[in-house]
Amino acid sequence: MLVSILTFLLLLSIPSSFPKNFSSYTSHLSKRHDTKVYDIIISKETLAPDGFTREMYTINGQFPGPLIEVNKGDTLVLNVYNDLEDETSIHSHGMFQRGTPWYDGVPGQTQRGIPSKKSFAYEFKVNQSGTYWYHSHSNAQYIEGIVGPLIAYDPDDPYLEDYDDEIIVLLQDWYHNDSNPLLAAFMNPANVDGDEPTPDNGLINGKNSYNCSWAPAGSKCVSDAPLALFKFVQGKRYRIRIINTSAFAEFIFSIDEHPMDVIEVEGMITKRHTIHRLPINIAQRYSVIVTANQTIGKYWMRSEMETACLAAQSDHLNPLVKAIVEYEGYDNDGDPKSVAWAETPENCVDLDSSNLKPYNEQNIPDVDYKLIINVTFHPDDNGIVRGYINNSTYILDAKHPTLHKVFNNVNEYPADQNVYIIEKNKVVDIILSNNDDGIHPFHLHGHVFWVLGIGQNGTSPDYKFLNTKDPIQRDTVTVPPQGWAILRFVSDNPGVWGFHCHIEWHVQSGLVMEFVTQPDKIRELKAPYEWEQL
Ligand SMILES: *[C@@H]1O[C@H](CO)[C@@H](O)[C@H](O)[C@H]1NC(C)=O
Ligand SMILES: *[C@@H]1O[C@H](CO)[C@@H](O)[C@H](O)[C@H]1NC(C)=O
Ligand SMILES: *[C@@H]1O[C@H](CO)[C@@H](O)[C@H](O)[C@H]1NC(C)=O
Ligand SMILES: *[C@@H]1O[C@H](CO)[C@@H](O)[C@H](O)[C@H]1NC(C)=O
Ligand SMILES: *[C@@H]1O[C@H](CO)[C@@H](O)[C@H](O)[C@H]1NC(C)=O
Ligand SMILES: *[C@@H]1O[C@H](CO)[C@@H](O)[C@H](O)[C@H]1NC(C)=O
Ligand SMILES: *[C@@H]1O[C@H](CO)[C@@H](O)[C@H](O)[C@H]1NC(C)=O
Ligand SMILES: *[C@@H]1O[C@H](CO)[C@@H](O)[C@H](O)[C@H]1NC(C)=O
Ligand SMILES: *[C@@H]1O[C@H](CO)[C@@H](O)[C@H](O)[C@H]1NC(C)=O
Ligand SMILES: *[C@@H]1O[C@H](CO)[C@@H](O)[C@H](O)[C@H]1NC(C)=O
Ligand SMILES: [Cu+2]
Repeated sequence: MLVSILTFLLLLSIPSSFPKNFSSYTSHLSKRHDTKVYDIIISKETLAPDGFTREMYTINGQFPGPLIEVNKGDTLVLNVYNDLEDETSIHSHGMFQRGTPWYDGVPGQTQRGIPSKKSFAYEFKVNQSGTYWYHSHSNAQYIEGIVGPLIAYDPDDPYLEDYDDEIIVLLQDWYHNDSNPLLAAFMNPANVDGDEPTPDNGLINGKNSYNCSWAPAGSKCVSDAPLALFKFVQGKRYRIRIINTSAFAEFIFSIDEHPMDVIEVEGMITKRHTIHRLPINIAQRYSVIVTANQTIGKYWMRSEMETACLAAQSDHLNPLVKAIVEYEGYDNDGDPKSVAWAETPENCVDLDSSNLKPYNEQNIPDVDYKLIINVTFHPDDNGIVRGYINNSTYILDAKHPTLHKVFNNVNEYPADQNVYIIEKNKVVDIILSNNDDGIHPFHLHGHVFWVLGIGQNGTSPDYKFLNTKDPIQRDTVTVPPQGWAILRFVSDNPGVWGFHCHIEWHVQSGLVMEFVTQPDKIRELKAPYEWEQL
């Protein structure tokens, strides 16, 4: 797919027609199989999401990036133009890329980066539905704004009749510094404990306020920046799609006085499960149904950053990120007076998956082989604390992506690429032991996995206690501090698939491995010319 520069010139010269926010929108559900084309122009702009003015990355001049909508069965085309000085890339998080592994968007693994002032089109079939997101997979760029929601609708979704409207809530942490100096300070021998940079703030749909007396002297900052606003119509039922695009912080999401029913976990439809507070880790997504059945008024939406899981505490961080839910017909300028739910969930863990049941019956295949992975952190020879998989830290080789090597008939890979080859279509259990005292939300590209078991510190994996009957399937799971997880997946998707901790700082410090799945089948695929040209 060639991208005409004319499209970009047109897009740059007329105001963008993308909605400026997606606090409420109308979904375009259809059974037709179309090709949906989106232009994604990545550039630097000066914005103040929380009142603190900084130069940051934007997509089509906006932040968060535009909403991408497809129907199950559609072909999605993302025409990316890189207006930055650095290379970039776009990864569609959770998309399987079956038959198009070269469009997974991971420099060093599936492609060369998109050079400055150049364009590249990702084109793939979406044969799945649910709540997803897209982000840059280059350096720590997504921390600075290259993120947006990606929703795939299913005309056969069993819950379609159970809600009247949809709302997207994008949660993230926010730094006031550029990502490169933060990264340099993190990956430095002086950082003896390997402490991750503490965020300055959190955002809901790109908004929050900030106490500017905490900002460094000379910065441009206004303290009362507006919060995100969500409009409820009394009596309506909303499907709220919650996406956590954080780099580091974990949040607990809730709406005062409104219970929520979980119905989707990362593309898997679940039986209804009523909760008051939802812990949601980096890169995870849920759909909940909320009924606007309270008195017409204003209510707080809360996204509480779990500071207990942050490495360093900060006096200059307000961990309670808020937005406002306002019923239509309410006429009062004041802040909401609503009260938070009383119970406090356990810190730094996923929503208890034993309470989540798949909507459709599962047929879990038996395991063919078990892969043991040991996660540790320790200083390297230069005293820089890095993350290790089986005592091997991943080193990015941006110029020689693994997928190129597969096409060039390479069968052995440098040790620091952490490549694991799966020759055949097999049922694989990843037995992951976390020897670190922090949480690690692990994400597998190109697949979902069944979460057969999660164990806390002090327990060890035991097949006797795994759930092989009705576990949920997802693509990102939180592994507890010094705990473990057993994840089962079917290696039926030929390609190069990253498996990594989604804490962006840990990606940079090497907590990454790659599966090369069915290399013989990969070589039977025909990679596009434009990809080879990158
Ligand atoms: C976002 O959408 C909501 C609901 O349609 C609207 O009230 C609000 O003004 C919008 N905000 C911006 C900045 O466009
Ligand atoms: C689409 O996904 C369904 C399962 O959801 C699978 O049965 C079918 O084979 C897939 N089709 C293609 C073309 O991959
Ligand atoms: C972040 O920015 C502040 C204010 O400009 C500066 O004092 C601090 O050194 C920066 N931190 C890093 C890690 O660059
Ligand atoms: C902002 O921070 C200053 C200094 O820590 C504090 O005195 C003040 O109360 C804070 N303002 C608000 C509204 O929290
Ligand atoms: C999003 O994930 C980050 C990182 O794990 C976490 O700190 C934050 O609390 C999560 N957000 C919510 C709303 O759960
Ligand atoms: C509102 O709906 C929820 C179910 O979503 C229900 O549990 C609750 O009792 C209802 N509240 C009122 C005031 O009707
Ligand atoms: C990690 O080491 C274990 C043995 O301790 C081995 O069984 C496993 O295959 C290794 N994992 C990888 C990804 O190489
Ligand atoms: C993982 O590595 C650590 C450090 O080398 C070691 O103490 C621990 O026993 C290993 N765990 C497993 C399950 O191999
Ligand atoms: C890990 O690797 C280092 C050298 O790279 C070696 O010194 C150390 O013994 C290894 N540790 C284990 C547990 O294998
Ligand atoms: C795990 O348990 C051991 C033994 O009880 C304890 O020393 C250690 O601090 C615990 N680690 C974490 C991260 O809680
Ligand atoms: Cu991690």
